[in-house]
Amino acid sequence: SKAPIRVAVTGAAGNIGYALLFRIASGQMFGPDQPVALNLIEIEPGMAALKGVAMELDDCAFPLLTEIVQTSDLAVGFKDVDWALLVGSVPRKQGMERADLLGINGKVFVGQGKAINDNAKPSVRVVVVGNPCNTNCLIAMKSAPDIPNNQFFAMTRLDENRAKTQLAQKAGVSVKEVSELCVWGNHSPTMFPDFYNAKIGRLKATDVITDAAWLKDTFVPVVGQRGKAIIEARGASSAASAANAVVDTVRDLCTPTRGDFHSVCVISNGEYGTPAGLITSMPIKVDAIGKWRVVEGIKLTDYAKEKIAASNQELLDEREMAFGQLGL
Ligand code: NAX
Repeated sequence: SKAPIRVAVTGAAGNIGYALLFRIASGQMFGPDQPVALNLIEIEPGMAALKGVAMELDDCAFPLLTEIVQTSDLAVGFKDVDWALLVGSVPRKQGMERADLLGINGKVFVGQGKAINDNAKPSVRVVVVGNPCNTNCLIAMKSAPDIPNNQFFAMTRLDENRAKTQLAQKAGVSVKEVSELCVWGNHSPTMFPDFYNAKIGRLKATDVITDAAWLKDTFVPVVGQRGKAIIEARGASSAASAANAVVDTVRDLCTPTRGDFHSVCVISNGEYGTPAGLITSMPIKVDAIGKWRVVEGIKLTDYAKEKIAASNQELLDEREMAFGQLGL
């Protein structure tokens, strides 16, 4: 039988954790014949709730779940893990400046990066969900010098999935008809969901949806502001859809790409004019031996270039604010 894949999840007792853990343990992330072990990490105030989540995992009697570790000790939590899903982070509170948030979370991700560096498998792959996820990921990457930079990711798959559904609904087709939708830049309202290169069936999305004003002035902001709209409607932030996007992200990083590519924030080597060294969202493909690369040959319109540059500028500003405070 296969050895289990060991997965650490931080913020495991939070909303996204509650929607995510059961899907990992049921086999939806790594497949129906792959055992998994879960290392659940929380801060001290979350440990009681975490115990309840672990009890519920037990009560599912998942055949693939071999072990549950519950801890607030990062050295224990990241010990020998194959994947580190960094979901927990400190939410922005009233009166808190963006720079404060970057500094507070920056410290957390320095600590987690170091603990991953010193305890995880050298082949560990890290996916950051907790916001500001691109900059948190960059900080963790810098704090884990022994782990190759191309093993660090931050999540924009939820934005891609949101964008695909918006286009499908406007065109009146099934969402599975929409492909090649790249999300570029920062996981923030400035990100650019690239409708110019998207396809609906075999056609260019812009040949199916010919209302250019809708694409620029409705589609782009609706995707960018979707998280806020969910909070307004539900009274709580996106959790099940975010967890679903984590499952999609990890599964597709493990699977050679056939057909459609997907968006994830990765280390830039300057592709498409993005500033090298940033963690920024780009379309990637995974090859037969499981290595990813940025999709080549995408043509960007001037409007797209402008939007992407603005989002990457926001990332440069975040980096400056955070690195200054952290002394990185
Ligand atoms: P919750 O507040 O429900 O849960 C967060 C959990 O993390 C809490 O249980 C808390 O105790 C724990 N935690 C806090 N600091 C920690 C630390 N240093 N180590 C370990 N655990 C820690 O938030 P939830 O709704 O689950 O969202 C989690 C994060 O995902 C937030 O930062 C949120 O902004 C971010 N999101 C990112 C998305 C993306 O697409 N990248 C979309 C969804 C979501 O908004």
